[in-house]
Amino acid sequence: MAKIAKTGIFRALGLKAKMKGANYGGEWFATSGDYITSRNPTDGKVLAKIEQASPKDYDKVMKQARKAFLAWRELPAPKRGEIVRQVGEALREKKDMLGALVSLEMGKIYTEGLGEVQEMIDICDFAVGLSRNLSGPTLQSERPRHRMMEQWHPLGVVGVISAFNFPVAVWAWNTALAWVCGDSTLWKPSSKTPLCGIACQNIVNEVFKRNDLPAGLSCVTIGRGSTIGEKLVNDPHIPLVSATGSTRMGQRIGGVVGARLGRAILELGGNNAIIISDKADMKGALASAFFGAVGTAGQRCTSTRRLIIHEKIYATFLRKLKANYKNVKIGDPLDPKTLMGPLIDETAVADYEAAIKAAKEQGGKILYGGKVLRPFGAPTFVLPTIIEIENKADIVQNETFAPVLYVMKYKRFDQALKMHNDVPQGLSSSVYTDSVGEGESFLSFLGSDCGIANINIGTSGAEIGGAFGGEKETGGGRESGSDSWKMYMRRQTNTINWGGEVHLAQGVEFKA
Ligand code: UN1
Repeated sequence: MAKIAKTGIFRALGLKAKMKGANYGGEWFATSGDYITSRNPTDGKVLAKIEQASPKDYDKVMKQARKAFLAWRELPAPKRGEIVRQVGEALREKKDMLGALVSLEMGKIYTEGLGEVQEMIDICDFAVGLSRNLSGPTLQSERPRHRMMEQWHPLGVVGVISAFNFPVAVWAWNTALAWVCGDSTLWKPSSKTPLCGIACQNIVNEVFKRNDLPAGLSCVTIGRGSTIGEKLVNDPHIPLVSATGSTRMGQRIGGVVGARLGRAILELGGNNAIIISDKADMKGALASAFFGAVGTAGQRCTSTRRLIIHEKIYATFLRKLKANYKNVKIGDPLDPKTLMGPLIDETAVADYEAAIKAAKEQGGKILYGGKVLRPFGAPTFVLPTIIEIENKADIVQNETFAPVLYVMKYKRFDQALKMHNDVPQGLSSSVYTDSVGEGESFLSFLGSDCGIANINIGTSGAEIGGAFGGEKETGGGRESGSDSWKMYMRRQTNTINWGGEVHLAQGVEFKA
């Protein structure tokens, strides 16, 4: 398979070397005079420069988003679903090129870039079905000849703040649901991956235009967190902010949105572990740990950060894992032979180096890796790293967004569980075991305290059909499948008297 070239990607997705960062359908515009540079993390070269949205540009976009909401909510939900079906079709057509853009701008390998676009397509399919079933229950009233029920109504303009590591899928998780729920959306993509933002908007703009839909249904404002991000989270016209990023960022957003009594879906840091029991299928555990820790160069929220291994199999397991690590081909993510691409930027590399230094100072022993590489001159490539260290070490308690895997051993399963939960984050988790007792206890109230808990599959690569998110410092939000759509609508409880006579609840008598 030949490597896909930048020029082809740019042409297919309507990208240019210089662009503007605000859009609500139609032409892109921006008046800030201040540019964000999108760089290829593989060679450090400039991909494009994008003029950021100014606060005034943001206001212009928001006005359209609010207007669009009022028109869009009039459309029956299944008709909204039909539009989302067309968005899914458009994504299918552009899958190759959008997947390649994700690799080019973010640095994940092409198969993972394609997988990310597949998540977008999948959530569109999910949302289409949902559009005929945004249902509430009918409830039993205590009053004679009365009926109670719950309805779900469109909410308003949904703000989406996404991170660089899933630069397109997380937007789609939010927008596909928001749109069938009758909401318009305003997106601030990560300023590290603005081209992905522009490309997605170009794709939906075509669909919306062909269907004569109101401008403002899908909006984008590209800018830094300190300017456009702050404006968005403070905006009282946004009843729901869905944000993915670091725990620190989430604390800020949660605080601001909470203070104005808005809703926030927060999907923040993880510290995901796999417990590998002596009763595990070693081959499966190995494959899952390897993908979880090295896949996406360790830059998934769900990446495996810790292995808690039974002492009986500890040495053998790590010997086999190291053999896999030695075979990792590191390089250009668009080269089909590459297994691990670069980190997103030099700051990420500095974080990687700082984590390794701290681990050593805190008693850690490097079993593999620990080095920065420069295969193309760009200082963004690192060796995937395995460090033997105690769970309670400070550095292990923190999420480092890089391929650094901490390994530790256990004797008894209850000790493994304790270690597992003994971190501030709670996103994803897994146990490898063929013991029903161990597996079930891991999923029980005594077991994993994470939002996602798996048996005999890894921590990353969740399917869109399930609710995605986690507890503790991960922020508590749920996106994507199951009943996450409820966050994008407002609930209304209705009581209807069809008998004519007035009855007070709770037996209250009130007659003159
Ligand atoms: C993220 O890293 O923010 O479960 C999302 C996974 C992907 C999504 C990750 N489906 O790894």
